Amino acid sequence: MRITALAGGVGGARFLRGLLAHLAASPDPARRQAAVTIVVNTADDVTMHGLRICPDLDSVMYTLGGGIDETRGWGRSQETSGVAAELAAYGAEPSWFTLGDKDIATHLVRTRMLAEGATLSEVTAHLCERWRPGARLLPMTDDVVETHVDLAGDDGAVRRVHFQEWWVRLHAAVPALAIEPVGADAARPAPGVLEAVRDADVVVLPPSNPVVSIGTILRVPGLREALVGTAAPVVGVSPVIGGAPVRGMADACLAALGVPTTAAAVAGLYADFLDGWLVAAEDEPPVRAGLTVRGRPLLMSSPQATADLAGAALDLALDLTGEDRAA
Ligand code: FO1
Repeated sequence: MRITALAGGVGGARFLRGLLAHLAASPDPARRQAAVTIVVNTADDVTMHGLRICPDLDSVMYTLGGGIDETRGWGRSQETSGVAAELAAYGAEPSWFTLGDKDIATHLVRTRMLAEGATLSEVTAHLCERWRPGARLLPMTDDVVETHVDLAGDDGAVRRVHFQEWWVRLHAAVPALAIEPVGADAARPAPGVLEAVRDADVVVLPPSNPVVSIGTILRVPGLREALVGTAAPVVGVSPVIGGAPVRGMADACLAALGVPTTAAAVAGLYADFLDGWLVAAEDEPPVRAGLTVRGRPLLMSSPQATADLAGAALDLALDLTGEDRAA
């Protein structure tokens, strides 16, 4: 069984760890032997202190590889910040984005390989030789795409900042007038990405941020078409419970698009390819032809709860297999 997932960072990584745990524990050999490919958002990527940082690729790689800081969902476990303190002592900006000492090694290896002409896919494959995530990690593209956010300045002028500045320094507390994955229109899907969607038996959308994680992956030309065209059922897990995001600040992102923070509205963003949608029991299932909605608890409150959630998504997808694809 070939399973392909589109994912962002923290929430997506946790969900995918649950998926791999569910598959490994399954009595069904087809699930135990499943091959999982994860197409990861790279629009959060940023260059700081001369280092190329790929937050979502690293969150997925560290989480599945056992090196993640469990509390934060990003960066390395047992981390120290000696280098960051030295950088601050030099007044090296930005000081609001903390790079951990162990994490810096990842960025040094990546930056050197990129400088030597390697693609981001090659870098990711090399880093995964160490971390052995148990799934194939593919960047959504090997081209540079960076989410930038337009903010209303005090003087009424529009100021454009990198997503990380809005997310980390401003805590997404300043309303975004626009969220733009710069470079997306000229980006090409990374090698294997379109095939991973087209040839999948199941495509899963974890409860990642629908705007700056899943949404940016969908902006890479060819991706949305591949999802519409794939014979595989596409099943997603709502990142919203009731009117609030499960975690992160998806509501701030959705507001920038004028999209309500509801499970139904998020499903609407995936309307042209979504076949199944897991929502929290209390959410009104969005009534729409071609979409099968199931209510269940969505909180990834423990590894077992997360594995069960992932199993439920897979069950829904397999229940849809064989049915006519969404018209
Ligand atoms: N998030 C923060 O809130 N503060 C940080 O200082 C920070 C540093 C950081 C360094 C490396 C990395 O891979 C991620 C880091 N993040 C930090 C998280 C990052 O902003 C988010 O994980 C994603 O970009 C959003 O999914």
